[in-house]
Amino acid sequence: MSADLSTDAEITWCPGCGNFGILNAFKKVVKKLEDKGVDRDKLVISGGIGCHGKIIDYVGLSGLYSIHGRSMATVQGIKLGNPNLKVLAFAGDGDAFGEGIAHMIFAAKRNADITVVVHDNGTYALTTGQFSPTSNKGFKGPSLPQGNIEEPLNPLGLLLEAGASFVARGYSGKIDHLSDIIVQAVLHEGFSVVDVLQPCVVFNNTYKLYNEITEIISKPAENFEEAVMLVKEFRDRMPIGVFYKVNKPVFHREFYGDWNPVVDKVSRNERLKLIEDFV
Ligand SMILES: Cc1ncc(C[n+]2csc(CCOP(=O)(O)OP(=O)(O)O)c2C)c(N)n1
Ligand code: SF4
Repeated sequence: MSADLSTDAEITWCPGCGNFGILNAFKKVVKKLEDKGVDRDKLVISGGIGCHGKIIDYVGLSGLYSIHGRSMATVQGIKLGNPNLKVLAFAGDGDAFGEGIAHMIFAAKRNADITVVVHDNGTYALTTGQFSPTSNKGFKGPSLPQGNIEEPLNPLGLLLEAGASFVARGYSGKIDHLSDIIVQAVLHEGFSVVDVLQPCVVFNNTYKLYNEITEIISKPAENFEEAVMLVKEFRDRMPIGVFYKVNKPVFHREFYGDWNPVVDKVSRNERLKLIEDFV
């Protein structure tokens, strides 16, 4: 792994794409985590399919591509295989809130100790601009030349209701702020989601809008009800920051108890004995 986390892969994102902001923020995240004692070899990442997923190739960390909407499931499996790791799933809004929405909801419900970073550009960009669950009403693209007739989903409201224990929103144009949020998300034990407002300069160029309406909040909501109100506020201003953070029982601890599959490895003979006893 190179010290600056760069790789040999050629970056093929369009110049100006908001994905660059997320990539730069994430490289800062890894360094900040190292300063806090989390080694980079303890971080494992996975991405979905779409423009966003290429981040896996551009960061020199252990990781793999998942299929559509499945990066959240992949990292849950990795976490159960080795609970000593910190795992992050990168997903597009099509991935996370369309194709993989069930994985999001149930990961939040069981409070799986994973971090999901959603590159939310309000479109299926790689497949040339179809509308996605977070496309605004009126959004036009090649598949919807007359404009989207549906209201957008409010994904953070949905995930709060599902049981998410850490809910945040960032903006790829505010890199330092975004990296601070992702660091907090990774350090949080339990399901954490960071919905990142990410302009797509080709199919949904939202830089002007987000530069005008995003507003950093100073602290999380005092309670669940206030958090629900905060994440729904997006008419005149779009709050960004950590909205909600609460400690709750975490899936792998509830499931394994004191047992750790890495430390307390079962030998082959012990496994055979267990099967024999069972049969
Ligand atoms: C099984 C399957 N379904 C659908 C597609 C087409 N496809 C490729 S990427 C993508 C979604 C991309 O949208 P998003 O997750 O928002 O990512 P973005 O490209 O915007 O980063 C889709 C539907 C595919 N290649 N294979
Ligand atoms: S199509 Fe949009 S999301 Fe994809 S690389 Fe280009 S600007 Fe970025």
